Amino acid sequence: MTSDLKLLAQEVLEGNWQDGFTIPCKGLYPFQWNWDSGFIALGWAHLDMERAKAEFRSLLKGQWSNGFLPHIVFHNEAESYFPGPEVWDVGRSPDAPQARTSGITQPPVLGYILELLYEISGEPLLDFIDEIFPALYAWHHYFYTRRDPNKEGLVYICHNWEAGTDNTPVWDAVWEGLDSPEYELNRRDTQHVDASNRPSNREYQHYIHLVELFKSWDYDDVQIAEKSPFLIQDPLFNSLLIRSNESLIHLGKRIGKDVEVAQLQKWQALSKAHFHKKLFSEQRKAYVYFDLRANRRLDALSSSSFTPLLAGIPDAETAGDIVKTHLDKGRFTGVGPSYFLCPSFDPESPSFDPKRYWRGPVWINLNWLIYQGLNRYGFNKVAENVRRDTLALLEECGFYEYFDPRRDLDPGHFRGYGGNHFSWSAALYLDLIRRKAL
Ligand code: 2M8
Repeated sequence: MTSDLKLLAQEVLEGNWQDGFTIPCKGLYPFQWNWDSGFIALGWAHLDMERAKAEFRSLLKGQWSNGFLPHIVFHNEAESYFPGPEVWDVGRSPDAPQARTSGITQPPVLGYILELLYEISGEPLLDFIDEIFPALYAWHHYFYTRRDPNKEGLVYICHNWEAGTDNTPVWDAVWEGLDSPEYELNRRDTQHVDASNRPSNREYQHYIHLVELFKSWDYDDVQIAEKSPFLIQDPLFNSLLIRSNESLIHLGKRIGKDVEVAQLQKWQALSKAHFHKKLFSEQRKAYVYFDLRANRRLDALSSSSFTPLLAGIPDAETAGDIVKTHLDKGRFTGVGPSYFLCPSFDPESPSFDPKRYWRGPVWINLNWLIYQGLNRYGFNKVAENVRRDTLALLEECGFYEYFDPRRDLDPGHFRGYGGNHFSWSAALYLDLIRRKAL
């Protein structure tokens, strides 16, 4: 089974390769996406390191002059996705590049991935690291200088699409206070995927309303920080920034980037000084979100709540509490009904929906991040449970985008949802089957 699936995973990446970069999935996501590219590059690294490098290089063609790295680069033409480049209209910003891009970013996984490529390749990768380092440093510089108004080392996201966890119920409280226009939207996603597995139309109106606001401010970060109704410190986003800082510090030392390393260390210390205090919920025994605009915690649990393990944020005792409460025969494995790890939203919440996108289903990239975080703290048994569940889902269904976490489903109910032949599911499978041997 494993070798068949391995072959299929390779075929998925080959099939989505577009001569220089890899799309997440045909039809549904026909361009290059930022954090997808990180996970995909790791998959390619196990097959063909030149393709992994190409993935980085292509994405960086979309970098803005202020270091900002957009969440989509529209290298190619495609009619099957909304919103396309004409909706984003990023030429309004003086910082926008020649390439056509979106105007928001995504979780900064690339620094971390670059270090993993180095672990795979060793010294021969140093030239490539030397080439890529300045661009990734510039991106982190952008975050700490433009996205951290309180100078607390915790950067904000200004759009739900920046979280990567697009329609998590965490945002419901934000949408409640928003009076977005009732746009007629030309959605394409629901032509590819059953609408009941995607965000609602009302949610899409909020997503586009935010884009329209950013356009009206010419994507100016100062105005966004002052006025955007969505301004959130997200535990996943900040964990990846911190984990990637750590990688850039390691790699920067290897290639003699002393000044940048010293600056990264300062940012890292600032982030680490505030993360736990601001985002850990004693009551919930996990990390939650902070809404900077409304000055309140959004006290909901999602799979992002466990990613600070990857960044080494909690002390060992707190990490143990988190794991025991949620992941080791805990809330997310099921109290009553039993779930595959790791549901993307709190299964005990009334907002949990095991079929709808980021409101409950299991996602392979989040599982991979949680797996790595658990191993960092030595929770190898629970990490292995996450790995086992991930492989079981992929073996049962193939490389779908997301998966129904309920162990007991009606006979004949297929649990793979969203796009099929989905790149990061295939790429991270190729990584996970090697991890056990490490
Ligand atoms: C999903 O998001 C895009 C917008 O970025 C969409 O629904 O149109 C998310 O799952 C996101 O995390 C992912 O990067 C993207 C492409 O796979 O799809």
